[in-house]
Amino acid sequence: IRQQALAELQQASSTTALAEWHGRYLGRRGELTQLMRRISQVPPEERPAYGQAVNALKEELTARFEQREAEVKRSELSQRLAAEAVDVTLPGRPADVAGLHPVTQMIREVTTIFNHLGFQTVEGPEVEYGYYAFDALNIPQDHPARDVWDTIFIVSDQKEIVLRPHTSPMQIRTMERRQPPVRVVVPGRCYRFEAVDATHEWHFHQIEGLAVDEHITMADLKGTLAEFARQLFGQERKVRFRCDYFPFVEPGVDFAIDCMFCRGEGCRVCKGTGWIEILGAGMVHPQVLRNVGYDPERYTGWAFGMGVERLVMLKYGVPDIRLFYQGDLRFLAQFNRAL
Ligand code: FA5
Repeated sequence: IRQQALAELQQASSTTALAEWHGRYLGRRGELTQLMRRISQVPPEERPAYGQAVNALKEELTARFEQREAEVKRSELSQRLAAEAVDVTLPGRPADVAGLHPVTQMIREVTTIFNHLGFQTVEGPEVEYGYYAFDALNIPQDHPARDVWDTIFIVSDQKEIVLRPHTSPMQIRTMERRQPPVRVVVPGRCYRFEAVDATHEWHFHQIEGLAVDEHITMADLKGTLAEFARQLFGQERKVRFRCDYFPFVEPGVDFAIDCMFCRGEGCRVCKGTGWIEILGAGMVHPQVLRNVGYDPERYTGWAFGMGVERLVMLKYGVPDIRLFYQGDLRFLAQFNRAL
């Protein structure tokens, strides 16, 4: 028994195996208990020696068991430590970090440039009265120019309510509330009943600019826009002003920058003209000043309105405006700045 017990003990290498071994030899129904019980079958004169031998064996097995148990526990512990070890030198898994939409980033970039030039950022309603969207901007009810802004109407009776087709209504709202000097930029969403294509969305963003004071001239408009274009698109940018027509400015201009993608004749961005139009602008029409109670003899001003998506498309070479509003993270994540 002794030899077999010791051999088996040596082989038991887990706590469960050890517990089984303990039950088999030292437990209440184990081999040693059986041996003890058999003492009655031993001739009386041999009983003391028999009892001592069994007891000695029991003590020996108990001692060896405890020794082995300690060994097994130690090795089980070191195995577990090795298996569960944390390698602190491994690089961490990058967390998914949300980013700002490219249009939001561009709005912040543009308004920051104008803030540094002394313009305050203000915002206005997307659901607007026809009066602010058109009438006060010198576009009366039956004026054909009203059709130029393909407007989405919400209420179209006497008190017309529309989704604003441009940010220009905020020129009126701002001037109604303040006296000159006025210098504001107005970023915001606009809506038009428009056939969607690569350069037209039915909803998009504009940034309006407005400066009104005594002695404001066209030269201030040119200087401000040239400075803006160079800060956004690079110091080497050339700029161009051409005549254009908007009912709420006189004279009206369109403002273009030289094409930075230009491949001459076949250039797809500027269509070979060498110029890219980025906004409409002009001197605020005297009638518009009168509509808000300003004296056009005393005050002059200028305004501009630019499309934000178009600016992002130009700056980063985005080929299709529809990409902005499809929620495709493969597109949007390219604009995530490293934090
Ligand atoms: C206007 O909306 C005038 N309110 C701009 C203005 C303001 C002129 C102040 C003078 C003084 P226009 O319709 O051209 O103008 O739009 C201005 C810009 O908005 C365009 O150059 C273009 O960049 C952007 N835009 C217009 N329609 C869309 C559209 N459907 N999708 C995306 N961008 C558009």
